[in-house]
Amino acid sequence: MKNIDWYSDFVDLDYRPTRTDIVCLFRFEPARGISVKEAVGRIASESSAGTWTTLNKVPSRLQKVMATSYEIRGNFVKVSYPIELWEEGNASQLLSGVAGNIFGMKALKNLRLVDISIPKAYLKHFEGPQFGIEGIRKILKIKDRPITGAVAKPKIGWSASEHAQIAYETWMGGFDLVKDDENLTSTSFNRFEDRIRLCAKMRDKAEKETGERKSALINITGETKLMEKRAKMLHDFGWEYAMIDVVTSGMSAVQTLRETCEEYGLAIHAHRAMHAAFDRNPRHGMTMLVLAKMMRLVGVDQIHIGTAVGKLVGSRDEIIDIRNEITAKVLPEKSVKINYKVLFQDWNNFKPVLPISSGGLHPGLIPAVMNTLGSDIGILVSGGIHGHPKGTRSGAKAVMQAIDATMQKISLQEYAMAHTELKEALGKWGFMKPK
Ligand code: RUB
Ligand code: CA
Repeated sequence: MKNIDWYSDFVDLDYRPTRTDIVCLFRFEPARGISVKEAVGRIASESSAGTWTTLNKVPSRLQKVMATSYEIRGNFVKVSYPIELWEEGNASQLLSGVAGNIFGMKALKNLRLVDISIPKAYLKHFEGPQFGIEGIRKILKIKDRPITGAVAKPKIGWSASEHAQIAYETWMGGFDLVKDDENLTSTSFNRFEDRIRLCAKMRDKAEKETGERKSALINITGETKLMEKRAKMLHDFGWEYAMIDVVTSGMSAVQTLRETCEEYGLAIHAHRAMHAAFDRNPRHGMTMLVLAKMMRLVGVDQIHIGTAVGKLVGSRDEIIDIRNEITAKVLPEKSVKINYKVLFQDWNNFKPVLPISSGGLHPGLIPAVMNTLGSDIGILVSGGIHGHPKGTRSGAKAVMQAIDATMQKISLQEYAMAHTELKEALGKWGFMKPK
C-alpha cells in the first residue's frame, strides 16, 4: 500500500536550526504502537503545516513553513520552526501553533512544552516590559529590598470601603502595595470604581502619614474593552499599576492592554491564576517557564513565579529557572542531568520582569524565599499578615522586620527578641510550610 501519511518528512536528525528559527523543547511519550520517529514527526507536523494524511496538492513554499524535529534525547525532542511560519507580533498565533492541537493528538500519550527559544527576528515585533524592575523600583522609591504587598483577605466579600480600610492598615504597617486577588473584579458589593476611589483616598492619607510611596495592584480583568476603560480609570485616580489575570484573559487581551497601559503610564502586574491547569502535570501541558517567557515577550512588568515553601505548587529549582529567565539578558542552554531543561535565549534589549513570590507566605518563611530568589523580587504576604494575632498592621510590620533581618543576615529568632510584631508572628506560625 502507498504511504498515506508524511510524518517522516518532518523529521531530520541532521537539521541544524538557523538563526531565525524558533526552537521548542518538548517532552513526549508515544502512545502504544507509535514509534519515536512517528511521534516526533507528528509533533512537528501538527504544530506547523502538516495534517494526518498525504495531500493531493501542496503549495511550492511548503518547505519554508514546515517544522523539523531534529534532536531526540530519551523522551525529549527539539523542534525547529521557520520564521516564515509566524505572523509578526502575534503571540496568540505562536501558542496556537506550538501549544495548540498537538496536546490532543491520540498518537501521544503525553506531551509537554518545556521551553521555547525565541530568536531576535521574532522578538523585534514586540516591546517587552514597559518599566521592568528598575522602572518599578523608581516608581515605588525602593532601592534594594524586596517590594512588599498584600491581598485583602478574605479575598472577596469586603465592601469597597472595608477594602480601603484594610489597604490603609496594610500600608501603615510598612507595605508598598495592596493587591486585589484574582477573583475580585467588580461585584455588586465592591464596585471597581468605588474601590479605586476609596483606596486612592486612603493611599493619599497613608502616603502623607508615612512619607512613603504607596500603591496598589488593582484587578482590571474583564472583557478587553472594559479592561481598557478600567485602565484609564486607574490612571485618572493616580494609580501606577493595572493587574490582569493573564491566563484567563488570554494572550491577545494582554497584548492589547500592554499598549493601553503604556498610553496611561501603568505598569502591568500579571496574576497567573489557572496556570496550574496546564503546568502542574510534569508529563503534559506547558511549563510555567514558557508562560513566564510569553509574558516577558508581550510585556508585563511583574509576574507571579511561586515560593517553593508556600501553599502552592512549584519547586525551588523551577522557580529559580523562571526567575533567571525573566530577569537575565542572555541564558545559555542548560543541561540538567541527562536531559536539558532550559534553552538558549537572548532577550536583547527587553527589560527584566519583576519576579513575584506569593502564596501561603508568612514572616517565618521570608528568609527561605530570599535565600532562593534574592532581594530583587516582590513578596506578597496576605493571610500571613491579616492572621497576625494583633491584626493587619502588626502583621505587615512583622514581615518588614523579617525582611530587615534577612537583609542584615540576622536570624529571625535573634531579631524577634527586640521586635515584638515578628515575635508574635513566629509565635503563631513559626517556620511552618502551609499546605
Ligand atoms: C495570596 C494569594 C494569591 C496567590 C497566587 O494570598 O492567594 O492569589 O499567591 O498564587 P496568601 P501564585 O498570601 O494569603 O497566600 O502567586 O503562585 O500565582
Ligand atoms: Ca491589588
